[in-house]
Amino acid sequence: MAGIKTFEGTLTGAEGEFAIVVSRFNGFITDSLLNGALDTLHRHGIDDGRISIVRVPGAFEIGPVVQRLCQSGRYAAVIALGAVIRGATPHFDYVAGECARACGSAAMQTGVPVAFGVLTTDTIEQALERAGTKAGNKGADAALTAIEMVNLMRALP
Ligand code: INI
Repeated sequence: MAGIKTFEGTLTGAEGEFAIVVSRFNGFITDSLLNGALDTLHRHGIDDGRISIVRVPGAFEIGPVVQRLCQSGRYAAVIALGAVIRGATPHFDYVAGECARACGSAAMQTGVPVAFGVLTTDTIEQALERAGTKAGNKGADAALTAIEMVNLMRALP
């Protein structure tokens, strides 16, 4: 392995501002995702002065706002948080699919890391499990990913 260069983002010391885009639909779940994301950012040394929160109606609206924030050049990373639950909607696939596609597209177009903390589950129970109960908190995971990606992008040639 001698001579091989390996690049990996650290989880400390991320510079710059972080934006969180969070949808109000299924707010009892997205509030927990937001709390998890904020807790992780704080515990990694990112204070409130470097965090912006943007609230949107539903997951379908997350993508255009993420794109706008990425294009602004102001943010080191954007964290998308939402909850799309299949049982609650016949257009699950459209809402979830478009949200994921648009977030990925914004990251690809701008080079700004976008962390995808949008739950897509079959049931409310599965969403609750991923919002701070037995399967962790995907908002916290997304914040950690954002920190790592900021540092990785900075480290890459
Ligand atoms: N938005 C969500 O974030 N989650 C859902 O589960 C959901 N359901 O069930 O329909 C949902 N719909 C609203 C959608 O995101 C848009 O806000 C709406 O279609 C207006 O554009």
